[in-house]
Amino acid sequence: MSDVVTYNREGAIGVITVNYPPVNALGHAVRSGIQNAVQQGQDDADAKALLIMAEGRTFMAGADIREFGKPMQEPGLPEVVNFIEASDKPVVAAIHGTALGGGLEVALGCHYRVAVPSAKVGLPEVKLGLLPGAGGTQRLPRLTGAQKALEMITTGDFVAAKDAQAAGIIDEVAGSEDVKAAGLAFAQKVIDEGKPVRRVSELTDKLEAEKGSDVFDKFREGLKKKARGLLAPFKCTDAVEAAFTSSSFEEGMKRERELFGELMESDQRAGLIHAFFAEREVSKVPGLPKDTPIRDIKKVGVIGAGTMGGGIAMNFANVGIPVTIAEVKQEALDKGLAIIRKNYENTAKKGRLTMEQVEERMSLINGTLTYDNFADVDLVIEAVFERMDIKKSIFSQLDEKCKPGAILASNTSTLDIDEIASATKRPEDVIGLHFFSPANVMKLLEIVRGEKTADDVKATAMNLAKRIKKVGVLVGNCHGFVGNRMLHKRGAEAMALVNDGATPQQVDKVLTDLGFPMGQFAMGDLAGIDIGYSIREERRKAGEDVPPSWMDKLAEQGRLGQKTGAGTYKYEEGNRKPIPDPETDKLIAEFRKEQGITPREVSDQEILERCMYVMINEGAKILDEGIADRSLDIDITWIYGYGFPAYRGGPMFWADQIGLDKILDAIKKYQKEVGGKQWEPSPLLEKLVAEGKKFGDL
Ligand code: T1G
Repeated sequence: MSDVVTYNREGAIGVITVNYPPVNALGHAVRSGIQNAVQQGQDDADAKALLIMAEGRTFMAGADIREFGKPMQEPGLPEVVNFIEASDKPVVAAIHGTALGGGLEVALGCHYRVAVPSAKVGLPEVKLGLLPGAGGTQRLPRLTGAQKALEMITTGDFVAAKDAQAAGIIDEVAGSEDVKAAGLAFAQKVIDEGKPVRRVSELTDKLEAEKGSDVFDKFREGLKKKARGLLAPFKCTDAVEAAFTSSSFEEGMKRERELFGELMESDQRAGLIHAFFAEREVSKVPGLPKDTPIRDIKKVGVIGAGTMGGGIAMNFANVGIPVTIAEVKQEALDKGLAIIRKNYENTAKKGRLTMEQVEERMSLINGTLTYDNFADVDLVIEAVFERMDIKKSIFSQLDEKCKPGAILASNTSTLDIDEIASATKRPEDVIGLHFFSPANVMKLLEIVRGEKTADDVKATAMNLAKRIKKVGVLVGNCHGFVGNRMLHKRGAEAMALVNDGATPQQVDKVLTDLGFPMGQFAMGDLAGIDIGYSIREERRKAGEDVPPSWMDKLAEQGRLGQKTGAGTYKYEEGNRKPIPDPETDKLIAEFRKEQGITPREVSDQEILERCMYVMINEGAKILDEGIADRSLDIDITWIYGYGFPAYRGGPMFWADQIGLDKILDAIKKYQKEVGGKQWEPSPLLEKLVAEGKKFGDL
């Protein structure tokens, strides 16, 4: 008997226990251990029923994702699940934590399922670019019917025990959190009441009820918008449909296997699994020991009640941390607090918050017109204008007002953290906490270490990211850090492509076709064209060679984007949909004439390469300079900060898949055709190509 799965009998119940931390993933040892233990239960004459459960934090949380891409060792999970189901003794699953993916499929192979109240179940394979490949697409609809099965399998959402019971997935929700007691009691009841072996694969009433219905075509229609560009949700739908159209369970399983195989081979599966592990790896910062002490953050101050400051404050109130917002004028403070309340009330209207939760959170957010109230806060986050002089003046005041050991952070999106820190006598307590707008929604927190930032301050920031449900990425200090430094390159290239002859909407479509939620110019209209304009002006003031741009003209004409009803695009009252604007075309044509540019046809491929490869080249330079420790840090920054499609794994993973040699060739082509420092090939990229290596090999 493997030590990850044990069998012992308690009374007339053969108890099979899985113990394979951290999440009891169904790796080979667990699969064969379960199968051997079930066999042992069959052979144990005194066992009248079997119970499958797990130790530790959760019931099995799925197949072992680390095994994907490697040759699968028998027994495969479908065989193990079928073996459980074939038992002629009743088998009960006792669920705690999160029974997910293959874990739920094991439970569906059992004849009965009991769960503790806090348990959740789900089939999140779709989030990894896969589908439930151990019978989930065939067994779940036999319990829940088509619609619920389709919703669960194409979203991967977790379902609470009570709701799972209502849907027919769970037979009973226990009265306590003691999963073993719940399992033994249920199994004993099965024995006492002589409950039969009830194989889910043999259930047909839910299938009969929906034979020939158009639920699948209707569902596919809905997917077209929600799952744009994704493969797995559509294959999941095909697999569930096979449960209703196949002549037998075995035939349906065969179809599931075929579809699973197709997804396993897809680039999207590779990208999503890379993103899954990368999101967890980013919190393991090279050179920052796991046991680095962290400071206790009990009270937070935020400076600025604008869009960013308000959103930042909400993150802390959301997790019960009191936060005080400072403004210079009462009117601005009142406006900011009112917007926060409105945001919460809108969430409550969508049923995602109760009104008492709104009040509770609002009670944690206070306002002030003086930094005197920051005397006892543990962290202050400055979120005011992107002006170095203003930031430095604030930081020197905070240095006076805040207690020793308080962390002083700036939400700056591009400016020099070391220069900000130089305004204080405590540079070791200064760090960048760059939130992404809307700050209470976007998951990325770009954490910028200064030259003197103390290790415990870095570790505290990384821990705080987790506490406020963000994905924290620790990066180095340079203009634009990681995300915006790459974004600025893409933005400059996009503007130049329009100079050359492309339209803004053509550029944006290439980016949305790649999988971004918004194109470059639509995003600029959302953020405000004045932001890019002031950054370009600041860089011109600092003596950088920033060429004039047609977007400067938009800003100078007050066409700032959504907030003024027109920018690159125009917007109808109350509608955020970007509409191509002939005024902009005219302005671009005039600009080209002024610059002596004769517009030409620009291909989509050129747009894709110039927008994306310039970013990858910059990413390589960022790696080379140590601004990012690993290429996965850049991938996660772009997935969670800018909506880079997770199914492509992030810009650097995507580059590896395209082939760095192809990318370097294109960069050299544009170095000749377009010129500029941004097209000087990164030495690291050249080295990797010469050595036949990938970013992922670093
Ligand atoms: N395989 C391998 N490792 C896993 C894992 C898995 N399925 N799930 C988690 N881990 C590791 C994770 O990398 C981390 O490692 C540690 O466990 C804690 O995870 C045939 C094919 C269960 C809700 O998609 O959703 O079944 O960083 O930090 O926030 O149909 O992990 O500590 O070294 O996320 O408390 C389907 C994925 C697989 C579930 C816990 N199952 N996991 O969240 O901890 S495909 C999933 C999760 C499948 C079958 C198909 C979450 C969690 P380390 P964590 P958490």
